[in-house]
Amino acid sequence: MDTEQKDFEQEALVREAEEAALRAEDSRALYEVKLQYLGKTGKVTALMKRMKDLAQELRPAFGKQVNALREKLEGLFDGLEARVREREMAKKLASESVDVTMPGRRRERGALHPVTIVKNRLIDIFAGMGFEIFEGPEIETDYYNFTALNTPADHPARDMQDTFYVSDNLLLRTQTSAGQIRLMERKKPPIKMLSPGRVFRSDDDATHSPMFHQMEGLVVDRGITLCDLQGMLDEFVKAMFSETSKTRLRPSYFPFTEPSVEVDVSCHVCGGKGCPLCKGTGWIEVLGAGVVNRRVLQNCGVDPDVYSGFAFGMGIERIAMLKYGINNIKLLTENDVRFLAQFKD
Ligand code: 2NM
Repeated sequence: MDTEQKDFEQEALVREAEEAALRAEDSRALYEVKLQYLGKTGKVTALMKRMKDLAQELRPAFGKQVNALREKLEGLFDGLEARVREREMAKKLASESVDVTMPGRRRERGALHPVTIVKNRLIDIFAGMGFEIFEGPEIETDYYNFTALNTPADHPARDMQDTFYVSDNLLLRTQTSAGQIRLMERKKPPIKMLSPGRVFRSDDDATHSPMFHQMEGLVVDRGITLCDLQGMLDEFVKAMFSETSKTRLRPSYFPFTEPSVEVDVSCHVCGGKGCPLCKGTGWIEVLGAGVVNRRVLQNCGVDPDVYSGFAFGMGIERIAMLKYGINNIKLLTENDVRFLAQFKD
């Protein structure tokens, strides 16, 4: 092997390595190429192994030359490796970059259900007058739902057709006052409580639903009269409907109150002149109320000769329908998004 031939062979090896290395598209492929030349079984290592075939005096020069070749190739690969890594990093950064100028994804915002809006508003108004919230159970005994409320066994309200019975003695409460009795038994007057909640009655048409929400209030103390009820109602309708709203009491009947009244509010649409909402009368019925029947107080261990009270009850759906001009109660339970979306504030 003469020197020129060796030079030529080595130059060819460098070119070949360079070409192969340049074809490598990523650092992994480049490493494979590097192994082919500089690895344990690589071409440069094989070259070095040929030393033993040379005459003793030629070996130092040959070794030097192969080492130079090795260094040259190492330099070549180091340079290319750095370039490939840079390219890979740039690619990675580009793929992971965030365009902060891109518009965000819009998310549909939900809204409170109209019954919830009205319930919250009612709680707000009455809490502002000092009422505390008390929620009883939805499944009640016959006693708390009827007997304690002075509704005797032969009363039409107890009819199987009006009340959902769970068993002989248990039923789905038809009024939240059932829970108020429980509190009155435990707590001495003064009492000022508000009971919102779901109630159940076998009733079903455009303005009645077998499940609806009620809000009942009860005030018991010394010297409470119908005048206190009337004064509180005037404040309530002003807060709920309009600053100019008025109330009107008409005689009525409930087993748990005596006297009992139906409460009308002046029409918030026409102001009392008469319109389709108030059916030309100028008045809209909003709730029932009265002075708590002596027997109800007695049933709860409250002395009716010392204490008296007033109570009232309203349907939250009815108030929502009046306030928003909803003509069918079923709209409140169908959950049609086109209907519900109108209550976004
Ligand atoms: C109404 C009408 C009149 C009422 C009575 C009571 C209680 F617990 F004191 F007996 N709570 N709510 C009442 C009175 C409810 O709803 C139309």
